[in-house]
Amino acid sequence: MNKLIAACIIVAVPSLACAQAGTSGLTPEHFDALDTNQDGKISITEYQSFMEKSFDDFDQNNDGHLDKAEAGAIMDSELFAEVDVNKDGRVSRQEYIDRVMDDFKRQDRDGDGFLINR
Ligand SMILES: [Ca+2]
Ligand SMILES: [Ca+2]
Ligand SMILES: [Ca+2]
Repeated sequence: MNKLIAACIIVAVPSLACAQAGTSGLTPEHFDALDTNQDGKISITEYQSFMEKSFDDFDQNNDGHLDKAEAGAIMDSELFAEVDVNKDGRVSRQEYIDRVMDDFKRQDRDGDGFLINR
């Protein structure tokens, strides 16, 4: 299930797979998975640790990079090229985290470091 959640997040909804998502781009189900301390908010720390874990899930050969096959579940080639900032044909952990943290900041419209969705 982590893969679906990460997929929804990394493609920075709206997308078809995430059509149910609310204004923050997360379904209540996704929200619960991210809100690990259950305080009704997703902190930047909760988000980042979730995304670090999801990177490990996708990085099947554990080389610290996502190649196109590994990233295939969450990125089309256009998005892959966008996330692969240094254009080495792989998405490093840093590139991945940079991208998803950008997404977080975009969604955190008031800039308080939390997403609140309920
Ligand atoms: Ca929380
Ligand atoms: Ca890999
Ligand atoms: Ca790269």
